[in-house]
Amino acid sequence: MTTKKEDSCIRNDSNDRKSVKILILGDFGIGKTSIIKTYLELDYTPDDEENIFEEYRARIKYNGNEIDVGLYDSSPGPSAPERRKCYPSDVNTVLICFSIPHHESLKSVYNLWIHEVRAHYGKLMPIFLVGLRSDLRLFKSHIDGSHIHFDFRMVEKSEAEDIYIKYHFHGDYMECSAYDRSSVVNVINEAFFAAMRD
Ligand SMILES: Nc1nc2c(ncn2[C@@H]2O[C@H](COP(=O)(O)OP(=O)(O)OP(=O)(O)O)[C@@H](O)[C@H]2O)c(=O)[nH]1
Ligand SMILES: [Mg+2]
Repeated sequence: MTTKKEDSCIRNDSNDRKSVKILILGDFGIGKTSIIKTYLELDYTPDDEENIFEEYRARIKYNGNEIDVGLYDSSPGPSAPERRKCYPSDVNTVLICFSIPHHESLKSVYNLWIHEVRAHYGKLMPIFLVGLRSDLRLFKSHIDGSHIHFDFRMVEKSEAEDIYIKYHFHGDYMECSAYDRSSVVNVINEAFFAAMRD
């Protein structure tokens, strides 16, 4: 797999499905960049750039062809109007993410992100709901066993699935962890397959 980071708001007019673009959105600091870097096997370093959208490149073999895959990382940006001006136009699939230990980030999914994405890309765009930091579910049960207490409650799978059903997300509700790498490849692959089918 080759990787390359591109500037924000790059356009790609290819419509022949030799390339696809996947956009990853959600609140600040929930782990969006981490899943991209885990997928691309890049070392994690905190974001040092101001761009709202940045593109990373990968290649995936599909039915004997090499497909270029653009992974658009995002940051909520300084304001919603600024962000809305800059949405990439060539997106095939969107992953709306939240952090499993942060209920507020799930609220943003249904109060903000799903509406903004549908307003921008229309109702035919495949949009997945993805819970990030799933490793903390295990961490929680571990620390319960050793009497260390958390003062927060995880978003339960059933709560996320209710949102997924209510807002008509695409495919299945998915969870992954950049920390223990579980399901990251599966999440990106599901987005890729949806992009190839749309
Ligand atoms: N436990 C755990 N921590 C994670 C995981 N993914 C990211 N983090 C931590 O969450 C913090 C933020 O991760 P980022 O990937 O930079 O989050 P982001 O959504 O890209 O942040 P912004 O670009 O600022 O919006 C970092 O300190 C990571 O170490 C994960 O899967 N599990
Ligand atoms: Mg980031």
